[in-house]
Amino acid sequence: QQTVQEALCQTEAPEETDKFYQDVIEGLTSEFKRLPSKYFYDQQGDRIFQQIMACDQYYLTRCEAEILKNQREQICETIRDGDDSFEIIELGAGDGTKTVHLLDGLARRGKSFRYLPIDISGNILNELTDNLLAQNPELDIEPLEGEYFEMLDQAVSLSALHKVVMFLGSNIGNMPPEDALQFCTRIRQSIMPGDMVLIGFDLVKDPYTIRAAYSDEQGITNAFNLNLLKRINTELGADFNLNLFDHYCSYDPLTGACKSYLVSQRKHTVSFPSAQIHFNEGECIWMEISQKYSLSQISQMALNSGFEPISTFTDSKGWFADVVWKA
Ligand code: AVJ
Repeated sequence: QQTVQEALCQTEAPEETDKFYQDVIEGLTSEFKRLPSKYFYDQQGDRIFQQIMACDQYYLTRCEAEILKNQREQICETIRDGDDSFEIIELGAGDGTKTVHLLDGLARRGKSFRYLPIDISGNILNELTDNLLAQNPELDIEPLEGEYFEMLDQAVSLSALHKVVMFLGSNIGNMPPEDALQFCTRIRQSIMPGDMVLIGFDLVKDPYTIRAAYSDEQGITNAFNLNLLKRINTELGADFNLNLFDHYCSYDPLTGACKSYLVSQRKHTVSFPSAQIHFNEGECIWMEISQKYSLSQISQMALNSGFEPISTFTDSKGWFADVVWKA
């Protein structure tokens, strides 16, 4: 039997539901239907994304793990050259599989730091905190649940210590390049000269390899995309029929844009409490962008957003890059 208190804790705040509803309706009523990919990550979405990371075609996770593991010493050396204590703020920390090597490396060098993971998913933050504390009970960790910049500004206001802001896993790829540039500029404005960032970029490569990473044969990516429609049904009272949509992915080698869509299999209408959305046969909802970059585009972005590029770490295949920039 659930207490009222418990029931209340489980319901999202009304403003959050409202924002979700507004974003969804705005996206589905625009000329080209789209949904914001940040809403993928409910509890089920977190789980499916973990399956994506474990699947053969999704090379990104393994490439970045190789970098963070094999080049850990150099990376630790680069991100904090001084001995003073500092703070690591991680945007979109997820389950922390990416970060654990680095935190380990820093701890073993006797560096004193506090770790502030930021994520939109409170569920995955709990998992992360439990995992990290189980491995290292001494870790000074302060999880922050919410939108990146609200939480970044909060994290920055908490202390005057030097910051290292990490944004790993090609999360930056979920923004079109102009937005990514703005995003980096925003980070630069939030931190102080001398602070550092460590950002993970997926690199341009054979287009087949890229497309395969986003259209696995087991249908995990398909399920990942459909799960957002399911979430919209349960949380916003819509009646999407998941059988009427199928996932499609395109990659444009000229722009580096890898895009995911859900394609309506026939003409039909989806109802919301306050709206009707009509779909034609073959009409697409644009679900996500996973932008790929060249190394020169990445250095250009550093300069354009007010950073000094310091080091670039790539995996043995040259498929992924973790870069360090200085503010
Ligand atoms: C978590 C944004 C890095 O775009 O590669 C994986 C999400 N979407 N497969 C990516 C994702 C489909 C992923 N990021």
